[in-house]
Amino acid sequence: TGMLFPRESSSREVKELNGLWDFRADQSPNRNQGFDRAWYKSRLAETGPVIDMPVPASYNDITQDPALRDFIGWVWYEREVVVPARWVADGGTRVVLRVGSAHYYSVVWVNGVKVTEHDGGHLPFEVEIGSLIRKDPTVPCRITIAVNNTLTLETLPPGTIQHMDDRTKYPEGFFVQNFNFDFFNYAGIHRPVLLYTTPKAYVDDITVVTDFLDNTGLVKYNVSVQGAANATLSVTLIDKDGRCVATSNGPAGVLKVVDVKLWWPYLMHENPGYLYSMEVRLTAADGKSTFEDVYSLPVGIRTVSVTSTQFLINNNFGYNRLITDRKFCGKSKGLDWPLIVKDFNLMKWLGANSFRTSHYPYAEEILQMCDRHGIVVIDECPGVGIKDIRSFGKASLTHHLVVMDELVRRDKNHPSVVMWSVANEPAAEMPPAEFYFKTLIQHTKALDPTRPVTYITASNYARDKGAPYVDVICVNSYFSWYHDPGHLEVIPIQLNTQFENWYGKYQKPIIQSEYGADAVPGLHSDPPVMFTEEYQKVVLQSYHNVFDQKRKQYVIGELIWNFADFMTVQGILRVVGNKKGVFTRQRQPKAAAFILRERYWRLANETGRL
Ligand code: E9O
Repeated sequence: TGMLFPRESSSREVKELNGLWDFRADQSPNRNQGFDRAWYKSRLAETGPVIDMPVPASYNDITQDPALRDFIGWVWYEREVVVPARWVADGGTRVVLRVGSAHYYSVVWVNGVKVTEHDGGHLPFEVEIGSLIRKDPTVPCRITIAVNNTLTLETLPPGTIQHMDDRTKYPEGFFVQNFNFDFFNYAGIHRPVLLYTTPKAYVDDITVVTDFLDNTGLVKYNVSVQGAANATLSVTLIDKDGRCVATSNGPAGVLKVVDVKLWWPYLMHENPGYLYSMEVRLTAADGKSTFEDVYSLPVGIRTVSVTSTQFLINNNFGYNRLITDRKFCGKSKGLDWPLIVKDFNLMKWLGANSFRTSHYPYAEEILQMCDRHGIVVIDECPGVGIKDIRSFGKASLTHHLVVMDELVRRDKNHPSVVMWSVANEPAAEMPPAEFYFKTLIQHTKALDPTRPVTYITASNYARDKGAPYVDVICVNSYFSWYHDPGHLEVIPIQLNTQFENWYGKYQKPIIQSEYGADAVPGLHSDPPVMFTEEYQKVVLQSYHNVFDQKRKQYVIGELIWNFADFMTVQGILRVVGNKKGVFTRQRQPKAAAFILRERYWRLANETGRL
């Protein structure tokens, strides 16, 4: 089945359940009281104390309680909803409950009846609940969601729980969650929860693949239908001015667009992010009644391809030097419109036109913004911190394949998404990594033959076992930071060697997918020392000098680490989080931001291709 973004139309309604929910963390010794005592059977307020919790949001930073900030285990959310009478009046409507994402493992009940569970913290899940609502339409419908943020060797990202049993050192029941990634494990219901309706017979999924020939755009589409054996489908492509530019009938076909307006990245064309609207109209009859369903999908017409030295969009290789990177960790991971719009404005101010969704899928709402603004996206799954050899086992791989299924299913129609990343900095030198990445990358290519696939490596070029299978080499490196700290003078030679080694071995285009240095805003020193704004500036400039030589050959992108400062676990390497942002967590520029702004706009304004 499909996972179309819920949109209103003449046949569909959407009701957001965002706002305040009742909330309780299960602090009982075995963290399982909620299940033992069936908290889902009655109102949460009847089984114990509740607090207000906003949805969407991470719960960690909402209260002043460090135990909730650092909580590991089940938390319980609940709210009631009154459903419009027309939804339950006739039997012709489906009512679907959809959770944009909840971190990490979720179980959902409606009026005390378990309706679904979901494994994975970053992708949407949904379930039809119409029959449960109809049982008693006079009482509000009660939705309970239990969410568990525990990470294990089989989750993505992986982690381990470590119990500390030495009672001379630790209190009873003390344990910690270990993991190998560099961001705070924010948890909770991170994205919108909503109800939406469709008719009984409905458009379940749409897949579009776009191409062009001279002036003619081609939109190959496939529509799958549920709830009707003999549905009729009509498909219309509408341009930005509301003109119908192509039509077709049936579940599969090709729409031909004369004088096509292609989808282009920001700063690569004067009209970036051009979107058509593909309107799919379904009609079906079941003897008694007829059903009509309408769904409109934004479509950008563009191609993506890779050669041994280039990454091409619409057969053009102008874009990919204007790349930045980001992590959506403002206050927390909850979808936050003011922050999203601010960040897009900052990216445009910099002259950046690309990012990687490090290190987990971002909200669909963000990808829709990218579609409209022409921001190019490397879409990364939550495969970060795969360092333990046991995380290369069968159970982990099986789950990783399912996550790629869910990611491609959700994001396949976004023109902004130009490449899949299946992991970040795995221990790719370990023997099982070869089979693991071969399988994972082949699986992803089978799901989507139209986009290149990569993973981000920090491993040595000679020992990396997965690199033979990627289309683009993405390398992270931190010369003069994690290696040779304080020695800025090593950057030119080490970065050159890095590129020459990787290209020499693989003859594939290379993206510098991370580089940078921590800078505590306001710390200054000349000559530069680590953690000052000056040091961060010089690191970037030294890298850029090498990029400027290599981008004439095969280096196709530069992604600064990082867009903005972000929170991490507490530790001796982090001063209230990772400070490699060129913006602070409050989105104010450090000195390095001005270096990038000058560079990106200069590159954008170069009329030639190099
Ligand atoms: C992943 C990213 O999430 N790459 C890390 C970034 C960082 O700032 C992190 O925030 O730490 C860098 C990985 C560095 C690997 C080299 C470690 C060498 C230790 C001596």
